[in-house]
Amino acid sequence: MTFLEKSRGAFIVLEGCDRSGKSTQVKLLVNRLEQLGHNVMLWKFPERKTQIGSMIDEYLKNVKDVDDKAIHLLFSANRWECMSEMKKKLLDGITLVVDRYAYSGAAYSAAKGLDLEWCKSPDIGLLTPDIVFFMNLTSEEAEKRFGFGNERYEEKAFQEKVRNIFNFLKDPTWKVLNACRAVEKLHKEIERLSLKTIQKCSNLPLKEDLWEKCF
Ligand code: DGP
Repeated sequence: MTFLEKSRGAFIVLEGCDRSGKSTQVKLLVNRLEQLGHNVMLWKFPERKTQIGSMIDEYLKNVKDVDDKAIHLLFSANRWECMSEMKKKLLDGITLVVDRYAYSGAAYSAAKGLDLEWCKSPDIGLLTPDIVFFMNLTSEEAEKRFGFGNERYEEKAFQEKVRNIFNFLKDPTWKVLNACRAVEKLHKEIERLSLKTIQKCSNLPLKEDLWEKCF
């Protein structure tokens, strides 16, 4: 294994269903790491500002319908088009805190009935996160939170399917968090594990092998 000459940033991902509290935790973590003097940046998928991202945005806002497989590939392309910039930032020592990643890609599309292995395949070889936090809600809590959204997918029965697929996708390296807990408690746990990860991976090479071992 080749080691890096200068330390790199960590690739931290938060995953979960809609309304699981990811976006709040991502912001809290970025603010805290900045306070502690880390070089850190918030990233979010889908990245709606690119051309591909604006097509995804129209789809999510129900402005446009797109074939299930075609939109799946657009979500994946949206991740791929960001890879070189993300890689550069990580190698420059910037820690990326990322709101959603390829796991959402597979979970949301498979919840529509697409084959899970097919859903994973366009994302094979993406950067592999150094840590994945999964914001897990009980079905009772999910019940309370779902059903108010305006975007596509923000519907209770669909979110339940997504949650089940996330639970199927998770591997032993994921940190599964009880997302029903108080915001500050969750934040402290995410902060503690993120600091450990930043330290642990600082001189390790980036891994560009997402899901390669599964196929
Ligand atoms: P957010 O901006 O985090 O609320 O995400 C917007 C919606 O898009 C949310 O319902 C989850 C869904 N989503 C995120 N990534 C993907 C993806 O790669 N594929 C599909 N099909 N849906 C996704």
